[in-house]
Amino acid sequence: MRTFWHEGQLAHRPASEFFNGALHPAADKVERAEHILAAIGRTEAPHLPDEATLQAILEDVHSADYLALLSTAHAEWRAAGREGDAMPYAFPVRRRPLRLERIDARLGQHSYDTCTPVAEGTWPALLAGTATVLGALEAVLGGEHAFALTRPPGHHAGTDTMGGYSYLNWAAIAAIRSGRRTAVLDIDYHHGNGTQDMLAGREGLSFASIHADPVSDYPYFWGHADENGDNIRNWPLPRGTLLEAYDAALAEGCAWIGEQSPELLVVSFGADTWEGDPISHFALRTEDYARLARRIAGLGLPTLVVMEGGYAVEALGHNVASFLSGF
Ligand code: SP5
Ligand code: ZN
Repeated sequence: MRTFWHEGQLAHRPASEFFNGALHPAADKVERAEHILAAIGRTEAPHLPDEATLQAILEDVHSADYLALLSTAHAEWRAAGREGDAMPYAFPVRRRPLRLERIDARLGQHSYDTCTPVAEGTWPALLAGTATVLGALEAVLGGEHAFALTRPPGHHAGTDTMGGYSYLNWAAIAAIRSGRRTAVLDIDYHHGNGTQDMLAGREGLSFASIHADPVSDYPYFWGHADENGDNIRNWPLPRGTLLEAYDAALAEGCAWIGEQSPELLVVSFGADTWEGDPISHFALRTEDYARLARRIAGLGLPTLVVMEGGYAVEALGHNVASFLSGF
């Protein structure tokens, strides 16, 4: 397993998120990456192309106006006389193209929650994260397994929306750019709504997700048991799920992925399914991740693992190392 990481990703340092009627310290702390790095040891630094090159690659996957907003939102926020991170507060329920001026309005057009602030270093970190994914994808296209230590996470980001701590969708970028028949298996605690929306109906690409039932858990409006299209399958599971039931869903997910005859697998891996996660409610143990990974490796596909959630910072490195040991 080759592992990729660019230290520029540390520049993303959001201060807080807003939920339950109050501001809380941001769950996507920089320490998450530091603990993973300490546990997995040596990583490869990808080449960091210039901004224009990366932007052109990203425009094949995300919309140009969304990327433009991500790159300027924090400066615009400052120019409007604000302090801290840029954060929306009003959202269009009816979406239609409107040319809006005010930064709050434009943030709202491209967001769907109040947990995903654009901080000063967010855009440079996203460019570094893109390089990390592209480096790992190259290794996987060469037939190897690779881990892209992506942070911030990506699977809640849509073509032109940020949410759930996600801005750019790493799994979708890899799947679309691969040019191969590719399956995405999403095993973060939360449904991978952005990836699902971006891959739905796309020839040669498929998406399977195992996650907390959205009747009780974020992102609420996606990932329900009836959301199954030609290339989409969802396995919502109740709070409290233990290894046995989780592994049974994974066996079904892997069987379905096999039927899609992919040449390449992308795994959106979140360790927020761990028993001690502070914002989640499954009960997997550290050693369970190696077992789940062995089942996934049994598909026999070159596999790109991208990092999604996992917020129990002290345990996160061990959980990631356990998972990667199964490949
Ligand atoms: C990538 C990823 O895992 N994103 C998850 C975003 C979840 N945001 C939900 C915020 C609300 C959390 N409620 C926590 C209650 C703690 N007692
Ligand atoms: Zn998650």
